[in-house]
Amino acid sequence: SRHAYGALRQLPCVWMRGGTSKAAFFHARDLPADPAARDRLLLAALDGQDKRQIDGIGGGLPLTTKLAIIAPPSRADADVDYLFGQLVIGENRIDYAPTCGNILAAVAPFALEEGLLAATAPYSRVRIHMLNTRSLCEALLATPGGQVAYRGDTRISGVPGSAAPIELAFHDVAGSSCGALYPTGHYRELVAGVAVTCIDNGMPVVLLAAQALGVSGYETPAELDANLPFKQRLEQIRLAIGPRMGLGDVRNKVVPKMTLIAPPRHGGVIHTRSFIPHKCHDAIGVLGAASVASACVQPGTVCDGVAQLADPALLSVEHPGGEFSIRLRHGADGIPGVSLLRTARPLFRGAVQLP
Ligand code: NQM
Repeated sequence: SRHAYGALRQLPCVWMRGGTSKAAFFHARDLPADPAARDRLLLAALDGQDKRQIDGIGGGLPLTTKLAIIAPPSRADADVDYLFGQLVIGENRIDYAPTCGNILAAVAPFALEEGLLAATAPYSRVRIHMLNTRSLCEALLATPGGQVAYRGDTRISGVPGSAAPIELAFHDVAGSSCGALYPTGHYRELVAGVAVTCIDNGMPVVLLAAQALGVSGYETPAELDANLPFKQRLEQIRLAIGPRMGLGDVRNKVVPKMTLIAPPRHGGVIHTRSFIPHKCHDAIGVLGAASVASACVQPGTVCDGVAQLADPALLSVEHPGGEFSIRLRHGADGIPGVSLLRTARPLFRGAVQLP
C-alpha cells in the first residue's frame, strides 16, 4: 500500500526517575484529547504488545513501565495536573485506576523545568492535583536561583547514592479510591478464612499476616513470586475483598495491592512484602507505605500485636530493600495526614519515535 514505508513520528517525552520507579512523562498538549486515541499512541510508545516491550521504551517490569501525563491545573487550588498510567504488562492496556506516589515525586521537577509554573528561590512549593484519585499533594523542593537542585544528601532505600530531597505532603488522600479510610467499615475482618485489614490512605491496600498464608514474610520477593500456591491464595483473597472495598470486580485492576505483614526485624515498626498486585515489590509503594503506616497506629487492625510502635508520628515501614519513613499528623478527625521524602531526576529528554 502507499503507507508501506514512511518516517517515524516524534512525541516529546522526558524519561524520569521518581523515587524507586521510572516513567515516561508527556505533556497532555502533545497527546490526542480522545482517551482511546491517546492510549493507542502511548501503547505504541511503550510497546504494550510485547511482554518485554522490545519495540518501545517500556522497562519490562511494572515499576519501570509507567507513564505520567502533565497539564496546567484543572482546579484553582493546584499548580499542575498529574495523570498517572500503569502499563498492564502482557495485556497491552494502561490502567489509570491507581495513582503512583513514586512517580509523583518527579512531577514538580518536570513542571518547573518544562515551564508549566515559575520556580521561586530558594524553595518552590508545587501543588499537584492527582487526577487518578482527585486528591492533592504539596511538593516542596530546593530551587536555588530558580533552578531545580538535583544533587543532595538524601538517601532512599532502593536507589543508589543520594540526591536532593523532595518533600511530599498529602492532604486529602484518605478514601482516595474507595471512599473511606477503612472502606469495608471494619478494622479487621475474615476473607476466605484469613484475617485482613482493608485501608485506603492514598492507596487501596489489603493487609494480612504473612503467617496466616503459611509464609514468614521475610522471604525474598523472588521466593514469594515463585510460590504459586501462595500467589493463587493471595489472588483469591484479593478478588473476594475487592467488591467489599467498593472497587468492584478487581480481576483486571491493579488495585487493591496486597501487603503481607510480619514483626519488624531492623528497628522499624513493621516488616512488609507488597504485591502490586501480583508481582512482589522490591520495596514498597509510596502511598502503599502511607496506608500501611496508618493502619499501624489504629488499634484493632491486623497490625495490632505485630507492629512495634515507638513514635506514632514517625513510622519506619520495613520492606525487602530497606525501610520507608512515613510522618503521620494526627488530626482531630482521626484520619492520619501523611508526609514523606523522595528524590527524583530526569534521565533523558527528547522524543519517542513512533511507527
Ligand atoms: O503506592 C508501586 C511504586 C508503586 C506505587 C505500586 C506507589 C504508591 O512503588 O504510591 O508509589 O504499588 O504499583 O512506584
